[in-house]
Amino acid sequence: MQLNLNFHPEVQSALNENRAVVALESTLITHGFPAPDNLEIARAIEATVRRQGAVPATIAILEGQIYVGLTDEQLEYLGTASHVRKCARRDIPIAVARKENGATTVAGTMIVARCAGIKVFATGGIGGVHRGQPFDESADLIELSRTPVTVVCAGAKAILDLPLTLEVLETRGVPVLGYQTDELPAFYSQHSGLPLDVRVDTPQDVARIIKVRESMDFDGGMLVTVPVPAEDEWPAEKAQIIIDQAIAELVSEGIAGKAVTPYLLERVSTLSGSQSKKANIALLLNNARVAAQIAQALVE
Ligand code: PSU
Ligand code: MN
Repeated sequence: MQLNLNFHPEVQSALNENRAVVALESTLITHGFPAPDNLEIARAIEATVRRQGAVPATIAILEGQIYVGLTDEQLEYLGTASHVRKCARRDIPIAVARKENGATTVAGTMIVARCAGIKVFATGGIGGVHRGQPFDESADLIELSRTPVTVVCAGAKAILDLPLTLEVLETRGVPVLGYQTDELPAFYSQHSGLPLDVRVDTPQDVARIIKVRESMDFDGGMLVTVPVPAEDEWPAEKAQIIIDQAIAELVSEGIAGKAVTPYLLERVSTLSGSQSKKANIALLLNNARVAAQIAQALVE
């Protein structure tokens, strides 16, 4: 793929000098959290990456230009813009051709990160297979099977069918590593009860696996799944009741396609008050920290 990229100078020099860089997505800024929380959260994620000595590269499309790393003014512009296209693979050329603003999902961010030469990417949760709708499979899963970027996340979002999501990742050849855990984290909560067969305990463990995959020229990415910190967890039993209610509302409203995930995230957050938000922010910052450590281990 040949993308015309606009690098933030700080990201450009870090890449030139082989220093640690972490890619960050922008859909969570435009479709994941309401304003003004979204901006505050985006800035906190970037600050967390910096505290670990790595450079954050938030990826987004502004008026048709693809950016790798945003200035604070650009972040603010995106966080307050009213029409932003949610961009997975199929959407990127459309947003560019029409000079639109576009927020990259996990899939879209992986594509740009790969072109930019960024190997590690931090997010909250990836998309997956939706509950009761096994044909609604996020483009994130397909991108993970073809684009070599390591995605650090807290598992797939709890609004999804986690067992089916794991099955699809297995079929598509995507390694799922548990970071200091033996089971798949369930986004808001630490436990899904679904065992993983690869556990890693340090950033160096992950870096070694990335390097071997590179040396073998494997296509496809990898998932590093990190449990939300215990003190900020929203226990699965409680989350489940609210998620079930949000899904019932989704079905009765007839919402479909790319609007499903933003709708469910918004409903869960409204119905649960501060609980889901607290867990969501905590896991985002924690993932940013771990991703920065992995990026650092890769360049050491
Ligand atoms: N996780 C969050 N908030 C989000 C998303 C994930 O906590 O906003 C976004 C990511 O960008 C992810 C996308 O790639 O939702 C998945 O959307 P879909 O299910 O339509 O593929
Ligand atoms: Mn979907």
